[in-house]
Amino acid sequence: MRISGARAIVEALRREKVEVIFGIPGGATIPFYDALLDSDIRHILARHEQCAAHMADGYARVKGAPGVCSATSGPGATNLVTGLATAYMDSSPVIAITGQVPRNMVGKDAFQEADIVGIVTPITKYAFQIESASQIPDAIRLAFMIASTNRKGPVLIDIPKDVQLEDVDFDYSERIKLKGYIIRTGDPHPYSIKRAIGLIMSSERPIIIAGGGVIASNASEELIKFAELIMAPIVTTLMGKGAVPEDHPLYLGMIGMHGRIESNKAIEEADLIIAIGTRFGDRTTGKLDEFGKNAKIIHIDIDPAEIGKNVKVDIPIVADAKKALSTLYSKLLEFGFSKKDSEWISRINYLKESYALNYEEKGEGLKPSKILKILRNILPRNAIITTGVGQNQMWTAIHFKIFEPRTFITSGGLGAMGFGLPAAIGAKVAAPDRPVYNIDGDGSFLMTEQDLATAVSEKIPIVSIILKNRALGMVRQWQCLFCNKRYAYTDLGNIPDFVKLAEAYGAEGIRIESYEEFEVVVRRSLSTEMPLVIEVPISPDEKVLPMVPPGKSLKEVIWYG
Ligand SMILES: Cc1ncc(C[n+]2csc(CCOP(=O)(O)OP(=O)(O)O)c2C)c(N)n1
Repeated sequence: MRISGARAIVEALRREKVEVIFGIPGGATIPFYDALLDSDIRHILARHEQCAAHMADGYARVKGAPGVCSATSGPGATNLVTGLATAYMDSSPVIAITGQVPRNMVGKDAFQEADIVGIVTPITKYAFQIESASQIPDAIRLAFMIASTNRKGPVLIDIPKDVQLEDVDFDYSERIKLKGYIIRTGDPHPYSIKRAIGLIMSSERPIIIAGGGVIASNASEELIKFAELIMAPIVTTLMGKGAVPEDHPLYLGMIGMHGRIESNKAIEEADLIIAIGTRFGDRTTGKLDEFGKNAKIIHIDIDPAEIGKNVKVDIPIVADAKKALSTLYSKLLEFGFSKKDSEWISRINYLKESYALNYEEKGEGLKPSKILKILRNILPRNAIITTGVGQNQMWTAIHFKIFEPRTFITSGGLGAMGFGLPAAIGAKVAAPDRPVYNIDGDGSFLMTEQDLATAVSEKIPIVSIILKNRALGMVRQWQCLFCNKRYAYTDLGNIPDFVKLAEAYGAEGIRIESYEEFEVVVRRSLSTEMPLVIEVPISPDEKVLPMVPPGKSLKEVIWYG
């Protein structure tokens, strides 16, 4: 079949089962958009390309399949950068298709020219420019293969405008290879498994750290079976939240800077840490020299580059989390290993009870922790939560229990303010039948608030709950704790009336003043058919606690009183 390059892109996307593209057209993508008009692929017109990338990311994380975004050359493409960096840091499969100036103008400072491949190379798994239309089918197949195999991540394909206009014999061949790119089977090496089994069987106080990799490889069931067999408590990283239902008896809580005290304590006391699908980010480990220093460490990760990068490990297992866990499980059964109860679990239960979240919910004003607990009580278990970045994100991580994988969507590695609203839009498109709530800060919301227009136009009924403290709260918290209350430029001053703002976009806006009002509004919001913004006033002095100060060990925690 002989078709234009633009049609070839669309045809290839259809073959990859793409249902939706988030983007903004421009001069350099006009042929592609023209071809898109004749297809059954839905296009969602974003109002900012950063949002288009976050939408594709939110979609991908919920769906477990690549999300696609598109931008024109130059400023359109550069606006994708934050979104792609976010997807890269959190290993999310996002495909970006950018237009480029015609080939004969590349390198000539043409209008809207930017070397987007050069710009995004460090923040994508792969980025490349197509040089002729004949390359299009293979390039698209390659992009999907790279984004969604091994450790997942974003891929950018840059397509000059004249390439989109050139004709190509469309052949969507099955055989596609990239020199040097090997798709791992994900099977663990038998020798590492043997060594790990030895350690597990001799350990008295094992603990499991579940990272985002557990969710990415859909390994939750295997994780729970394994943990129950060896009677190991499970803690998660921020990205691992949702890997196990947070009401499972072996679940202890998140670890790290804003981790629960009992979880961080358990890491200190463990004699064996089994870390799965985590890169041991600094927000997770605290001071590296002190992290897990009383324990042997087994690290399971699909990406060999992660092993030993931040934390020295005793037994590396380069493998897919699902495969490694089921192999460990069946080997342990072969050896007839099982644990019924242990002193360690009694100790864990004691820690759990002693540090049961005893948060200060007294005093003036609405408390974020209580707001989040009310919300949790009302929402169904499969509701999807997205967040902004800052205190709102950490309060949600601490107080809002997650019960299912792929229902907690947050910018973990990059920590990009403005993520919540567009990610919620992408999430709702991926799961239209489930409630999607964006828990946001006023500062974060104001970074991408314009995409409420997208939600309204596309009739995507997401709910944004804005914890309005009129401040860049998390930075203000650091200034309070570590800069002697010298609040340098964290007071937001003039912020809009969020109710009116929502209404200006054609959405609904509600301000609540009490817990009772909040409850009523949230119950009603479950059946909302239009985007809704709920403004919740809180004090700028509210803190996210516990907190391990940056650079300190997990022991050196700040707590109330
Ligand atoms: C794009 C971006 N710019 C700056 C920061 C640094 N930063 C981290 S948290 C934060 C404050 C966030 O304020 P807000 O969204 O109002 O949330 P709050 O902490 O008040 O809940 C800032 C400025 C960031 N993470 N991302």
